[in-house]
Amino acid sequence: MLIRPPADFKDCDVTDHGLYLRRREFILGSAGVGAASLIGGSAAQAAALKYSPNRMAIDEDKTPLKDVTGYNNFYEFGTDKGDPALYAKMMKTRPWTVTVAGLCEKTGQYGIDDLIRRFPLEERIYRMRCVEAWSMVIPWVGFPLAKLIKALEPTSQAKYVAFQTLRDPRQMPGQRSDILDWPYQEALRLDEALNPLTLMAVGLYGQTLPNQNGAPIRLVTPWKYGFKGIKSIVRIQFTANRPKTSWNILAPREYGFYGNVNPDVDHPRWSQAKERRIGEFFRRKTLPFNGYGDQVAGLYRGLDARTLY
Ligand SMILES: Nc1nc2c(c(=O)[nH]1)N[C@H]1C(S)=C(S)[C@@H](COP(=O)(O)O)O[C@H]1N2
Ligand SMILES: [Mo]
Repeated sequence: MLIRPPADFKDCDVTDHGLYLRRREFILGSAGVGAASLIGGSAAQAAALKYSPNRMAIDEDKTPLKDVTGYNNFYEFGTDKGDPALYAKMMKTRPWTVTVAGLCEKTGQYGIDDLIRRFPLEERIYRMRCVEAWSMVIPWVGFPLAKLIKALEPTSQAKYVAFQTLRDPRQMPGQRSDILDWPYQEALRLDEALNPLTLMAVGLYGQTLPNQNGAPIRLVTPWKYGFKGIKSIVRIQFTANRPKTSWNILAPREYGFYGNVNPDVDHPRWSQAKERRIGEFFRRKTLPFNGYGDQVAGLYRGLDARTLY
């Protein structure tokens, strides 16, 4: 697949967590089981995937592929939106092992292709809302995380599931700088992880996932800010206590554990009321839970909105 250079979004309204980070650096001085046809290597070799037509479609235009693959956050490859498209090619995605640990019966090491083959792939067209106030609509291909979790048989003590991204500064030049506490880590409450919306994505636009979007496997939680959607996962661990998460460690007042999209709770440095849909000129209103409240609001009854963020 051809990866074009990033589009130039001259948009002063879009805030950027990178700006703050760069300032900080400066201050510090420094379709059926077995249907998937997946090949390793770079995004340039992306292969067509087979998946079922069962869609959770939304009635909004999909963001063009060139933007989905050219305007990214993947700080392991740099903090500019175009960096992942340029540098994520350096990441080798085969062989790839996912380690499953903690409070479950089926701990162990799983080869990525064996793992993916166990679950039928579906297309899910979801909104994605970054905490930086831009958004996209992305046609993911993947399988519900709930199916994987059930197969791993968590014990009754398991209350959370934690994920880690690959840590390898030779392949991920961004990890040579300490902007985040590597490896990137994220986590969900077990009931959030089991929600039918929660997806493990292995592709988009019908092709294997490009490296810059988190190949070979990444999390997608469309009612949460994009930072919860951890890319290039190598470890899944079931825990009893709430795991630490990367953005929350860095700036707990700015990035809550839940990270649920909420137009009424501003980020301390910008409003979350509106968003720029990439490719559109006028900003649109941000929806509570990114428009997925019907499916997920019940998970948070009794928690106050501030803790939700
Ligand atoms: N490992 C890792 N995962 C990550 C990030 C990252 O920097 N590293 N960025 C997050 C953020 S802030 C967003 S908005 C989404 C962006 O996903 P996309 O580039 O596929 O649109 O990935 C998330 N997952
Ligand atoms: Mo983000």
